[in-house]
Amino acid sequence: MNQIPPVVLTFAGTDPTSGAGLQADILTLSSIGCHPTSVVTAVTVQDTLGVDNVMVFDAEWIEEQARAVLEDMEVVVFKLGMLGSVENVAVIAEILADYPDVLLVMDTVLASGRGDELASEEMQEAMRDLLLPQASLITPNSMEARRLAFMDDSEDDEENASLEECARRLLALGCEHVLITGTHERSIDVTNTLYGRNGSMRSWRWDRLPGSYHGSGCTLTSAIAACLAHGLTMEEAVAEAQEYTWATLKGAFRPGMGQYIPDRLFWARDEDDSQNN
Ligand code: PXL
Repeated sequence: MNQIPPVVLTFAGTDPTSGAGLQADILTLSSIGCHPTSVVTAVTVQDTLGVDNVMVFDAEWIEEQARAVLEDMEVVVFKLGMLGSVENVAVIAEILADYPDVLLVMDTVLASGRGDELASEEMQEAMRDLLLPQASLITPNSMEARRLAFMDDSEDDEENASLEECARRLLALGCEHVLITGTHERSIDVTNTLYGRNGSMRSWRWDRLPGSYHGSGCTLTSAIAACLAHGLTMEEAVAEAQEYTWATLKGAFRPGMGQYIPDRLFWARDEDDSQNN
């Protein structure tokens, strides 16, 4: 029999452009040699310019999809993206609690990169209270980190907080590691920092690329999930996944009228194919 690739289960909303969401996860996970399984939480209608509509699936459908996979296959890593509703968050929290040995990597999706809201305030609270304590890693961008860490405090506190303070608060809520990405900061370079509950901290600095990308966060988080599924340590997985994501952004293409789409299969292209980027 052929060898079985590591199985990753992603809970995500669909994106018809394949820039972000479920399709981005599937492309990334397959590109890094995992078998992607999936639970569809919602269907979005969007193009590379913005989100037009969202249909969220009922929690029973989430549960049935997840149990079908989990009772059939050995999943090694869970990845969470857009979850759709408080009811979905609650049912996903229950499912994950039944599999404490499966690593959980959570993209704290609150809005799309262009600012379309993808999680209500009530959902943000449910994510913080029910999912964050189960996570091996959460991957907020700096805005999401401030939001989640200072949800119960004043906007002033939220805006003035250092990212280190945000990380400290998020770790205190129960996750093992926090990777805060720096794309939204007004710095020349992009610095991403991984904080661990044991006090560890490591930063990576990247040249800021010029484009506006659709699905970079989904790509990074899925790439980390894939690297963990292959047995890398958290720090190795985060380092490796950033290298991969940077290459996908470097090779990004613009198939529509809006944002660039990361090329998750950059390594499979002929050099001659990349002329029209
Ligand atoms: O990048 C976050 C994200 C996740 N899931 C879906 C999305 C987006 C951003 O647009 O559309 C379905």
